Amino acid sequence: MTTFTDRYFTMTETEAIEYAKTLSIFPEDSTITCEEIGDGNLNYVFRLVDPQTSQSVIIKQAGPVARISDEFKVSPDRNRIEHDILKIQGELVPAYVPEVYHYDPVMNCTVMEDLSDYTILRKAFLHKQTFPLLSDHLSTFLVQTLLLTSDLVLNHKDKKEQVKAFINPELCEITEDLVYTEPFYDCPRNEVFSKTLPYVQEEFWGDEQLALETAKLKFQFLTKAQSLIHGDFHTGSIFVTENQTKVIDAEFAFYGPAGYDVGNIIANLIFAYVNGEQTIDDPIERESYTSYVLTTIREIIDQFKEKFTYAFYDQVTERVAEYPGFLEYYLEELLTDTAAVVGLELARRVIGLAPVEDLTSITNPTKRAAAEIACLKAAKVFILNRQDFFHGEDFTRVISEYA
Ligand code: SR1
Ligand code: MG
Repeated sequence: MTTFTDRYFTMTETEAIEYAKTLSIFPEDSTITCEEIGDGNLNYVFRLVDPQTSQSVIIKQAGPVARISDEFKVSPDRNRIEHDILKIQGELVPAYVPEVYHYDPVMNCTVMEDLSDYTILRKAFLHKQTFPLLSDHLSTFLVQTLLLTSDLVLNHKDKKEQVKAFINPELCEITEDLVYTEPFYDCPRNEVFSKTLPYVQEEFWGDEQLALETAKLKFQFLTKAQSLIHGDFHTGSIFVTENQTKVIDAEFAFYGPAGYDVGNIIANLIFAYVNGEQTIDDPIERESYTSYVLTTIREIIDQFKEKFTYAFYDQVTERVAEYPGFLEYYLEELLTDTAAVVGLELARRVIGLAPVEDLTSITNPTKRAAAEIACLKAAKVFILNRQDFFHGEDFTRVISEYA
């Protein structure tokens, strides 16, 4: 009989049921069913249901290598990071994260609320669903998590303790390689769609200025311990219903540039936009859907700035941050960092390992290449002209023009 207390191993569905029994999650006499439903790049996600009562939970377990490729050996201890940040987010933004029931440092798994009534935002976008409250929810999540974990608000010694607790070298290395390095040269691990490849060879791998700017940005990512960031804030990490939003999958969390999270979600909304442009035949439906996505992007940026400003005056504890002009300086830099990350994320999902379904699901090769090249053209503008982005409209203008 497995005890689950002395050694770590990756569980099968049957073992996940046995494991749940040891925690007395369900009534003793219940007949639980379990399905492994993980479709991400890294972890195992077990959904356990008691069919008699419909009670259900999720057990998320970290494996010793990534599911996407066993080239990535990643410590299962990343589950601790994910659990610990979920607890922090549960205090800062309880409405926007799943409830956590249990963390197990031996089995490297977390038991949490089942969100089966929700849909993953990327999938919902593939069905052209729209969510009017999304920009409000996401901008609140971003402000609360990024401002309240920063030196603007936290006591600096406490913040340094947090920096230490969230050192996440292996997951950061994935981002350093896949986002900041490999897409910008002819790396063997890249996976470029054949019709997009000539553009990449000419305009990306042959552009020295672009390479230099990405080097500067990589060093910023390596060194700027500004806020406790989610670290992988794309539309596959967000669950939605019509009125609710829950953010999951924060295993890439660490103290990094706040603009990384803001830029990541904006880029992923751009993927939804280009998908809509290329796959909706009816012009009225296309205009309605793509306008919704653009509005959401504009609102996320503008509401982020507005809510950040309000929260700043309400919550800031650092004396020097109150000097006139400092807030403007801080926000300008954050929006510049955001624009750069929009460009990096757009580029890496087209060129690098780990593409997005918004692009790969476009079955017509000419349309897929058009969507991808649009992303790449916009990516260059976001990276090279990153200082020019401050308002929501600055972002949507580039999208309308290039994408
Ligand atoms: C090896 S992991 C590849 C990608 O999947 C995750 O969701 C992150 O975005 C990572 O870069
Ligand atoms: Mg993920």
